[in-house]
Amino acid sequence: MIRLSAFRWVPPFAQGLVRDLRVRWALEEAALPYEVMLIGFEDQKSDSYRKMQPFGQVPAIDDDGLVLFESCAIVMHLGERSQALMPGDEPARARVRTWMLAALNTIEPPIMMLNYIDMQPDGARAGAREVRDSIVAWIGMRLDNLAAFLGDREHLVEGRFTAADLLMTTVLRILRTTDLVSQRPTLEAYKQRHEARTAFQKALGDQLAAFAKHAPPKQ
Ligand SMILES: N[C@@H](CCC(=O)N[C@@H](CS)C(=O)NCC(=O)O)C(=O)O
Repeated sequence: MIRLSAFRWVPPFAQGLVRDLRVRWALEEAALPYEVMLIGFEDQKSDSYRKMQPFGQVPAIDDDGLVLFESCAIVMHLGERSQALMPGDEPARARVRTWMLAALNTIEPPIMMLNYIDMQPDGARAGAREVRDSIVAWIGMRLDNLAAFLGDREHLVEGRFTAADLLMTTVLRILRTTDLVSQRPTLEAYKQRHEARTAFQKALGDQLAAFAKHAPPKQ
């Protein structure tokens, strides 16, 4: 049985965005049985967890002795096991992998820069404001490219849901505190279409349920 690591609790700003969600969602789509191994921040530096995830991050999986980390690598691995995530023929699979990497290598990096700036207490101070504006413009350009590619398409590849849509949707969700996606109707509809999937709702519900159960007592 696959074991997946996830945080027991994170602050509200991160809830629903932690990257084990990608793996939970993929596992739900593929209908593969799994169990979740909840860890605390104190476990991140432990020798035993670093053997699973060298950077102490989540997610990681142990698939009957095969230990993997990096959400993209894990979702690709699951895609090898289920056509719910990747089509059967190799050219189509290559196209899915291309868009999986585009989501994480082309769209996500500037989004994470913005995320980092917005998490800083002094993020809006002089200097940071100009950097922030240029990153917002960079993200906007990438999102416009993505919206132009999508056009009337409901999905990125092969006219069906694939692991590429799964990763892209989780990347777009990171922008939930901005209007960068919501002001682009093609992308907002794309994101909502995939968030409406039963497997996504189950994955999200399970992640949030763990956080609710392990929330620290209110001061
Ligand atoms: N590239 C990694 C990033 C993993 C990552 O950033 N995980 C975050 C949670 S979403 C984490 O564990 N943060 C805690 C830390 O970096 O110490 C992946 O996609 O799996």
